[in-house]
Amino acid sequence: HGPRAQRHLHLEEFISRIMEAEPPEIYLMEDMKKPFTEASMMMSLTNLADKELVLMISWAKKIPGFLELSLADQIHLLKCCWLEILMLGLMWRSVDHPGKLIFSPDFKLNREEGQCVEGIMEIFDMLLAATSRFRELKLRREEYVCLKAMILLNSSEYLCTSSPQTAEELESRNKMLRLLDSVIDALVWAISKLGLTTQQQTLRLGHLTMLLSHIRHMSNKGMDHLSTMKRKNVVLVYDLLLEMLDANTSSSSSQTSAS
Ligand code: AOE
Repeated sequence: HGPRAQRHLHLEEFISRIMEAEPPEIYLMEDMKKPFTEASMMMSLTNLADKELVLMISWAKKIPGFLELSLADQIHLLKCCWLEILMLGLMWRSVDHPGKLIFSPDFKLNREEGQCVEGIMEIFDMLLAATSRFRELKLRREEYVCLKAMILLNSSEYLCTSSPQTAEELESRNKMLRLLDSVIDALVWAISKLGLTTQQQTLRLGHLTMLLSHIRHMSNKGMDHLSTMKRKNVVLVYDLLLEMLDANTSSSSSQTSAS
């Protein structure tokens, strides 16, 4: 039982904890008034996202080590990656349904249905294409949960900062880096169990992590789209969510106090 075996055990436990943290399926339970209008489709999407965001907060809290970060960092991380995380989840649900986006088991859309919302088809096409890529790679559940945790912990603002920091900020940043190390280790370990050659494992790690930059790109496009929708007053956004969306698009940093 050397350090190798211990590390192994630690990783197995780490992966099973993030697997268990997975949020449950959400049903919208609305009678879909097909055909959709721009307003009704955006309303259903917002409604869904609203429920998912509540579950996302509980999910993040179950990532080992997340609650050890400062509250300000926990909030910051969720604020900057929520749409990337929603998108990765959507792609995961849709991976076995070519040409369809499975927003929820009772809310599935194909690209043509995006026609009723201005600008949404472009986003749908990117999501469908990225989903095909995951299908091609035969993404495994263990890998999917690691990628999602990596998105949460990969805030560039925090990792690539050069400005002078307080001791607390440095401490939290170090915790975040160690956590990211664990998730990367876990992903490497998940890949190593697939029975590939060492070179194939390295390539797979490269391909999977490169998809993260595409997810960031889609999220940026999605945020742009959401803010044009907001300007047109199409999205029904709840006060709290609106405030949060503002914080994300106008990069105005507000201090949130613990309660
Ligand atoms: C993707 C996946 C998914 O599961 C749901 C949705 C619903 C809406 C979709 C989006 C998606 C994909 C991209 C789309 C978008 C509509 C238009 C865009 C298609 O092109 C997203 C609806 C989002 C509405 C809520 C907006 C406010 C959220 C603010 C959240 C926030 O800032 N914070 C801090 C909360 C963090 C909690 C974890």
